[in-house]
Amino acid sequence: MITRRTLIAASGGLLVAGCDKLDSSPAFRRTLRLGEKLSFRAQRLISDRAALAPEFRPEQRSPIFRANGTRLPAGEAYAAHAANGFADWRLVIDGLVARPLSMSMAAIRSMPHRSQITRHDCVEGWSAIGKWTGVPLKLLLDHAGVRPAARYAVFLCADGFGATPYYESIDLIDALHPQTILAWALNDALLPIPNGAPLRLRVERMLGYKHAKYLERIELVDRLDGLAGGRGGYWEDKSDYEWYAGI
Ligand SMILES: Nc1nc2c(c(=O)[nH]1)N[C@H]1C(S)=C(S)[C@@H](COP(=O)(O)O)O[C@H]1N2
Ligand SMILES: [Mo]
Repeated sequence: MITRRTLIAASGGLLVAGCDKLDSSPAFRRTLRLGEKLSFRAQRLISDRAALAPEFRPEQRSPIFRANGTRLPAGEAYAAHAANGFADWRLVIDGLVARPLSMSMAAIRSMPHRSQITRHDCVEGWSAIGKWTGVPLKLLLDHAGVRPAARYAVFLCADGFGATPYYESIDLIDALHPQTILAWALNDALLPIPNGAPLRLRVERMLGYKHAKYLERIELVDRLDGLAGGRGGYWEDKSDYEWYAGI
């Protein structure tokens, strides 16, 4: 991590401008240029958080978009939802919001949506390109009114392994990113069950495990250490996967 202290050290601790003698010394000018480069890199480290993930052409899509992790949530409740086309499925948004929401899939699908053809990268060593369509998370969060104390969005899923529910979390920079959507379609068809029906997160600057499927609830919180294992996600708790999984 490049801090302000590193930058000052790189420019020799000399942040005073306008000294002719120093200014004309080649060594000093080199040091200054180094400082410039470093501050550019430091800036990139911050502004990169807003950069867009690459998007692809339709013909670049993978012939099959494979499924990973849960392919069918266990239990009668999910089976009943699937049997009636998720007509009674609700997405709840609560926690540190001004107006908690509970929305049907019909309401979510009638909101403005975005489509993006992106590459999914799983840490298990496979990638796939697919077209995702869904509502920008920012629109929903604006509806709910994020309270100033909120720092993270937590995604709670209908599946789990044994007794441990799958969950994930991202900070508000990623939550409000223009390519962060709640997808209800894959490759122009309603989201298949193996890929997270009826609703899953797409957070395109992040590795696969952050893309929570089978979304039931999004909770806005100010800290993550009180939830489940305290590391902000199912795999983070279980296998030490990094919480910030930016790519
Ligand atoms: N609820 C839930 N979300 C999940 C998982 C899961 O098992 N349960 N697996 C994760 C992993 S590791 C990956 S790579 C992607 C896989 O998405 P896909 O099934 O559409 O390929 O979903 C992620 N989101
Ligand atoms: Mo994954």
